Formats: sequence, structure tokens, C-alpha cells
Amino acid sequence: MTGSDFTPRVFSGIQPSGGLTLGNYLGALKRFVDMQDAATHECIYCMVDLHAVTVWQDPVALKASTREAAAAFMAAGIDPARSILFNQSQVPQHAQLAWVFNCVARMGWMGRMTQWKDKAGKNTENASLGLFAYPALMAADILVYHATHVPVGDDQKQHLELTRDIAAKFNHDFGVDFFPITEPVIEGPATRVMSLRDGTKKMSKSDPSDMSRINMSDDADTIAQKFRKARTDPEPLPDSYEGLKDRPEARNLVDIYAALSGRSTEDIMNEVAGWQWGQFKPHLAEAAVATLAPITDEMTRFMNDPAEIDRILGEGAGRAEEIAAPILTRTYDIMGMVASR
Ligand code: AQP
Repeated sequence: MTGSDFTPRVFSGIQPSGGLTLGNYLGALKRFVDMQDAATHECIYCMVDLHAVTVWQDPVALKASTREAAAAFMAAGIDPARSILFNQSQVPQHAQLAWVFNCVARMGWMGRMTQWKDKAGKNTENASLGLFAYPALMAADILVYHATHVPVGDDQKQHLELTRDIAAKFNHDFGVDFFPITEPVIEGPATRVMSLRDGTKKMSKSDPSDMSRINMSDDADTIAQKFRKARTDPEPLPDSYEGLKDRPEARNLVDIYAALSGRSTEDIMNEVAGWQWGQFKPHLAEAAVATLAPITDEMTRFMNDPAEIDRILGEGAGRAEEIAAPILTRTYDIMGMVASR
């Protein structure tokens, strides 16, 4: 059975491990909104707090970041009446199915995950068991809703492949066609926005340097300053996108500008060929502010009413659980566990 035999359903999530970045916006949030607005799929979006705690999170900061992320989702255009919006820890079936998948996935599969290697670094002895098992929880997040499509940034491609492997192994081991083989949706001009300090590293909310990223909560002056200080090289902009091949920082800024302005990179190169960075960077900052300022204002408005955010997340969790609970019960049943009370 493939994804096409199931109800078209989208699931995706963002870790509330800090304030969301322009990378999260362009690579994920903006596309979540597009999929909601296309109205071809039921959409389920989640603040994945159980993933966030695979590395240390200050409890007060985690609560604030979860509400801030929810505000960012809604400010960017997620409508909780049309999409289901909630935080992961409120729906217990995520963790319950993750345990099942911990028993389906193989140690070797998990050990090959590049995110595990990157985040655990050399000191794997000291990394949490949760960080190692992270991809099994991600598979559970998706499959507990029988989601058929998952919009993500490029960095999540390997985890999505593992989700497909887990679904296929479960179906094969138990002789069923129960879990869909989910399709990743990795498309658009900004599937990997890079750090402003190092064009070979992904822009990340947990990078120690705040100058490496644009936060969705940054004001216009901060955005202009971060782009002004963004690392580049001494050469002017070339007349073709090809000319950016070995210039990662330069290419990143052009990619960001193309994504923000909704234009092709070829079109952008026609406009900016021969420009110096002193001319291009203010232009880029202006485009970023034009996109982000209305969203940031709306985020502030939502964040002024945390009780309302909590109410929306609670309501979303109830709707999510209505879908997840029977799928978990059926999973237990397939495995021979007595699930009814
Ligand atoms: N730089 C990026 N460019 C494009 N897409 C990105 N995403 C994240 N960074 C970029 C996409 O955003 C979604 C949510 O990601 P996440 O926050 O759950 O985890 P992450 O990918 O690990 O993001 P961070 O910012 O790097 O988080 P930390 O620092 O906490 O690990 C995903 O779809 C991701 O692809």
C-alpha cells in the first residue's frame, strides 16, 4: 500500500528549542501555509516539544518558546480552524507509538543518521538516549496520523527515509498494509537556508551566535545589521547563478533574496549582476523586513494573550488525539497487545 491509498493528510512540526528563524520560515512555515491554503490535504502542525528535550531545555524558556512558536505559526497564516495546531506532549499517542517504533527500528539505522552524529559530536557517551531515538519519535509523529505527505527542509530528508523504512518494516513484519509510505515534500527555493556567518552550515535556532541567523522576532534595524555584517567575499555579484558555484555565502544571500521576493534566481541575477555587497545587502534587508515585519507584529499580538494560545493548542490537541487514538489502538491490536479496556 502506498500513501495514495490513504486520506491525503499532511503532518509537520517545528521544535520549540528557541525562537524560530528565517530558515524555519522559508523552509517550513511558509510551505505549511501553502499546503493549508491549497486545501487538498487535511493539515496537522505541531510544536514538537518532546523532540526539543532530547537536548537540555530550560523549563521556563521551553514554555515561552512553545507559545512563541505557536504565535509564529498563526502569524504566518496557519488558521487553527482549518489546520490542527497543538504541542506534541499533549497527545500521548506520539510517545506511545515511538516506543513501538523503537522496537521496529534497528540500532544500525539510527547510528547512520547524520543529525545524530552532528548533534552528539564526539561525546556520544554523554548524549541522551532520546537524541539517538529521535528519528523513531519523528516516524511516530507522522505515522500516528497516517500522514501521507510531510513538508520539511532538506536537512530532514534522511529522517523521512527512515520513517518510510520503519513503516515498511512494520507492514512486512506483521503482514499488513497498515502504515502509509509517506512522501516527503522538499521543494521551493529555500529548502536549506545557510548561516549568515558560515555558508556551509545550516541557519539554526540553536547556533550559539545570534548573528548567524535572522529570527522571526527581529526588528528592522536588527535585520539590517545582521545582513550588513553577514559574511561574504570581496568579489561583486556575477552575471549568472552559475557564477556563485564556489561562493557559498554569496549564493546563500541570493537564494534568500529569491525566496523572499518569490522570483527565480536567474531573474535576480539579471537585476543584480555587477553589484557590490554594499548595494545588495540593504536591498536584501528591505525584502526581509517587508516579509517579516507584518508577521512579527502579528506574533506580538498573539503573544500578548498566552491564555488564548494555550486554549488553541489544547483544542488542537483534542482534535489530534481523535485521529491518533484509534490508529494506536489498531497498532497494538496488530501486534497482539490487548488494547481495549
Ligand atoms: N536553515 C533552514 N533552512 C530550511 N529549512 C529549515 N528548517 C530548519 N532550519 C532550516 C526546517 O524547519 C523545520 C523545523 O525544524 P526544527 O526546528 O524542528 O529542527 P531543525 O531542522 O534542527 O532546526 P534548527 O533551527 O536547526 O533547530 P535546532 O537548532 O533546535 O536543532 C524542518 O522542516 C526543517 O527542515
